Amino acid sequence: MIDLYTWSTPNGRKASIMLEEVGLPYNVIAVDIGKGWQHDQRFRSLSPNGKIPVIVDHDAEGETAGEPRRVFESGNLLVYLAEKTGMLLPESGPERTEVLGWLFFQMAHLGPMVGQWHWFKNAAPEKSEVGIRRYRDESLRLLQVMDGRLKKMPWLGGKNYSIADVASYAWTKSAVEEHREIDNRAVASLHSLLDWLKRVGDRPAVKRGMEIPTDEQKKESAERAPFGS
Ligand SMILES: N[C@@H](CCC(=O)N[C@@H](CS)C(=O)NCC(=O)O)C(=O)O
Repeated sequence: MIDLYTWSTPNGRKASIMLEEVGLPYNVIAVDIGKGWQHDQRFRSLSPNGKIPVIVDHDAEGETAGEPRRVFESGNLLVYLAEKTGMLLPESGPERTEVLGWLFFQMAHLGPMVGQWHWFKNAAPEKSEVGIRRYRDESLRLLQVMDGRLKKMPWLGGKNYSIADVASYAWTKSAVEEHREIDNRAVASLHSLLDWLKRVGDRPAVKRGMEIPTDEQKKESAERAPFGS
């Protein structure tokens, strides 16, 4: 069994979408980052940087088989689950290189830039027009880069749906919705990206993964209070 420590955010949803895609059974522990549970020392022993998502695999294979294996950083977690199941990441060859390229693009650019935009827009203690504009423009530029790729290939990694698409879906959805609120014209011309967003969003595993953690799972985790108590 796999324990998934997560919350209702785009990084958390990468992990739940992936677990739904590969069909491994998992148990959800909702870590309320609004209440600061991510800073609890018990959680920090699993996630050194105090961030969700993290998984603990109680059925890990290889040298340390039998010992629980913690896997932190969502990109690492996607590669781990892909290699464990042989799904959504080619074992070798050019498409593997492309998948990993787009996975790193999501980890290094799309997630951090849209995340900074959210922070400057919604959480900064002082309003900074320059901060808002910088990350808004950069996030739009990244969506345009993805649109360019998806004009040539059906999926980010190439011919097949992969962990690059899993990693990018929730962040792209959120960025597109927020750009639309400001100026619909900015994203309306990104036809290939919007088509990809619909194709990924229509997948049953993605629909299920986007609902995790459910209200029930949040309530149960709060009652069991694994952290912050
Ligand atoms: N690079 C990390 C980023 C994870 C991350 O930023 N998680 C956020 C939620 S989306 C979090 O745990 N925030 C809590 C905090 O910053 O205190 C990954 O991809 O796993």
